[in-house]
Amino acid sequence: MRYEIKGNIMTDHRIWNPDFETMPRADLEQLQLERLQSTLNRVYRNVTFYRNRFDQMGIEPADIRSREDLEKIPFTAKEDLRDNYPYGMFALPLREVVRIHSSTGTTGKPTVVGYSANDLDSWSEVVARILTAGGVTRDDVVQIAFGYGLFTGGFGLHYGAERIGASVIPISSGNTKRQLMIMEDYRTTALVCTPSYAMFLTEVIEENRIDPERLALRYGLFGAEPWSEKMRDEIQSKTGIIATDNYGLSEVMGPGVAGECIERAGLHLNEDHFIPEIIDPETGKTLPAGSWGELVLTTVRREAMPLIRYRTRDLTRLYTDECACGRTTIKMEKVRGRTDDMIIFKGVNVYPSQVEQLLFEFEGVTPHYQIVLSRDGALDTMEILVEVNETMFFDEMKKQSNLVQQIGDSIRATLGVTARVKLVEPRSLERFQGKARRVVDEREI
Ligand code: DLL
Repeated sequence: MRYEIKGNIMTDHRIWNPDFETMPRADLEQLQLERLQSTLNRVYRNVTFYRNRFDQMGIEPADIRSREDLEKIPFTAKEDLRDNYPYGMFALPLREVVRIHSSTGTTGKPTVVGYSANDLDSWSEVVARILTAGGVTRDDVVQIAFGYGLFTGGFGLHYGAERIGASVIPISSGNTKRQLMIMEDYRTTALVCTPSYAMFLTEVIEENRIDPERLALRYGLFGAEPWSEKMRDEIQSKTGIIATDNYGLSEVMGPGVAGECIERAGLHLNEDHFIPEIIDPETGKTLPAGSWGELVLTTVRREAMPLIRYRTRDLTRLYTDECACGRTTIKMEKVRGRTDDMIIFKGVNVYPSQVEQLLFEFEGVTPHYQIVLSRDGALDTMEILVEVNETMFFDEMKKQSNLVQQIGDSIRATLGVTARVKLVEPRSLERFQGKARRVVDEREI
């Protein structure tokens, strides 16, 4: 085990549950299969939706004897959850359900997620693993700036942190001034929130000339939305913390599906709870190991609401490597975006994350931007508002027009679309306390 001390940050690798996190792969795969079979039996018996699906396909749970057989089962999509609103996907009677959460539901009815007492126990366990991987121990003071409520972020991370025995501050999201006061006074050592909110807090710390050395902050565990390496660099270099990424989604459980260790090289996926697959989002075909595609997850431990082959819409890649931390679980690359985030602009497919990556290559550009799509007559237009730093903003016009030109050229050359680029004042774009909204689509379809 590596043991190194950088400033006041310990960077040794700690593992919450070595029995499962460092299990030899053959044993892990056998365990997954056993758990999968019992999950399939349970949903076949208790969930009409799955029983009908299996019957239509002529499949019985006993037919699924290997990981490959899993591919015979149809996918479950968000629409299936909506069609069975609110409790149709539950595999347990409501009497056994002790918690209900719900996804944000930007369009139509939200999706409902139920947890049994054992599910809450599993949830705390997987989140405890991720917090531990990100550096958190019982000696930490953890400030949870995710919303508490139907959103799974606040409660999910809260119980995981309590399981570790850390001192939890359930501050919830918003009220930045108070967040900073508490961070300073209570000597917060770990911050848990969205990366965009962490960016914003970093900015406010800088503006208020709070010396990061005066804060006790050492770790940041950020998730719930995509973020770039550039954002990580910015947060880490300005605050001196170790910032790790963690991933989850409410339908499947909430946070706790996967998370980076302090190596910050891919997210370890809790494979004894979730079986991941990567498919081609267009054809639904399983892709060869290591390919980029859409992540599909099957839960193998959940009791109240198991999901079989759930299409997450998230774009990533799965791979195994020998991580310095010693975990043997499969890794997931940082999520690039969602298939439904894709902008179709004049027939060209563009992901906001591609634009983001491109912008960050330019000096003077901050990690704040917005893509505005509108329609001028029959013509679609794309405007990219790019926030620049003070130096660039007060620089000569010539430097600014050069930057506009260079960004425009690079977008055309890399993405194949023409966009109008507009530089905007530092701190003029909206900041987010939860998940950031980068695309404004004013086109009427
Ligand atoms: O965002 C659960 C969560 C809370 C995860 C706190 C991590 C921390 P939902 O609101 O249902 O649940 O949104 C799930 O958010 O399908 C992804 O598109 C996106 N997402 C979540 N984590 C990441 C991440 C929570 N680390 C949806 N990177 C998912 C990129 C993420 N996208």
